[in-house]
Amino acid sequence: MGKISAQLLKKAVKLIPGGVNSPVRAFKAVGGGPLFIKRARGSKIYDADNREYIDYIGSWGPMILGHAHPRVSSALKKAIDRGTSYGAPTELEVILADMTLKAFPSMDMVRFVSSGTEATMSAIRLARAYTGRDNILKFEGCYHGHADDLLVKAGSGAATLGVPDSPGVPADLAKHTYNAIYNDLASVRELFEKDPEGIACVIVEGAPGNMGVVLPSDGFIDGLRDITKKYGALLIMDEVMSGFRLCYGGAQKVYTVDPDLTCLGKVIGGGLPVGAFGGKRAIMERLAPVGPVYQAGTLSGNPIAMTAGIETLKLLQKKGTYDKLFKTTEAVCNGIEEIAKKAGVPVKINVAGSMFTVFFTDRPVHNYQDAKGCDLARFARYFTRMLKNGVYLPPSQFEAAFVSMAHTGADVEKTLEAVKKSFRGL
Ligand code: HOZ
Repeated sequence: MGKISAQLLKKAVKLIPGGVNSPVRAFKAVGGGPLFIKRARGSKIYDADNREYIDYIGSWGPMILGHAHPRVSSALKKAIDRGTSYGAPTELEVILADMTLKAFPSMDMVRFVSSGTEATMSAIRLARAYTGRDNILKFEGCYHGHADDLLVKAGSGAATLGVPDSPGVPADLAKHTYNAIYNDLASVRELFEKDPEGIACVIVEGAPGNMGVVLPSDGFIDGLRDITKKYGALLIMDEVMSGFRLCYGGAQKVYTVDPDLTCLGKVIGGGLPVGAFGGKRAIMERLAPVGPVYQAGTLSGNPIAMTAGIETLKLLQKKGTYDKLFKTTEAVCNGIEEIAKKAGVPVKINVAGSMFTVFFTDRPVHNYQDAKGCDLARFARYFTRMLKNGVYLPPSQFEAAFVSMAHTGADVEKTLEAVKKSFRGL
């Protein structure tokens, strides 16, 4: 940690709990302190001490084009001059809604909110209202934001800090959240058999990224669709991370599943605060003002955020975009695998589109228990050495790294040089 970042942290901890506005940023699982960031451009991020890093956090997913993309920045500058918030509908919302529905044919209607948390929280309220049932089913190690009833056996920062069941969530509420084992349909069936008419919905990450990246095994998502249909529950796909990362159209396009509701965030806002939830018309029309299910937000559909989303999605639709993204991701992951093999360090690398996680284990990682069994101390050493060698990775084994369109062949080479140095005697 540089001198200026250290000074800023000292001030920040007196003013902001832990000095950070989102816990996983605090580097608690890897030691040292967070870098305070001053600027970013393309694939690079610069800390307050003017050190340059190749960035694989990408703001935890949104920066799929790289930082400060000239077309996005120029559209934003123009948008700011037209006013930054109206609290009234705009044409921009209609444009982004149309683009979203075209990208996700499972959705007939969409509503914009300001974060992924709001999207999942609202989708769950809607599912409960639509089915008239109170209980929900999620998976251990999946993370769907920090709404009360989703902070039960949660992944991401909650898993990183060892608070997967957060204090402050009333037991009366937590009892409505069932947890099944990811990639284990039997565990899902068992819960439905115990409560066949009580479960409103199954919520699942498109391709989990919050216990590190984990891929659905063959038939898992189809199985969830079948079980939810059989018991009259809704299937909610949380594609906040996977939405535009696995392809333009998300995990549901890759795994050809037709969920009832979908949650989006991150990329859809192009680096500004946007979330969205949408789905079948009959369900969405239960939302106020058409129906009685209340949901609202002063900054929902904010014109600046909509502008960033529209420009980002336009650029993502250009031919060759995803080929390039996936090739870069493959080059990084294959390179790491080869280096690890030579160094005799067992790793398993899970890749979902342009997201990946290097797990320090010799066993496949299919669920949260597998992820928890990894060598977390070795991960922490790897992280620290990579940072020293100019590569900024997510500071937790239970997170995904993100590749952007701005990462170049030279970035990949530099990254792999850093990996070689980091794996020596790891
Ligand atoms: N929930 C994010 C990771 N999955 C972290 C957000 C942040 O710290 O900015």
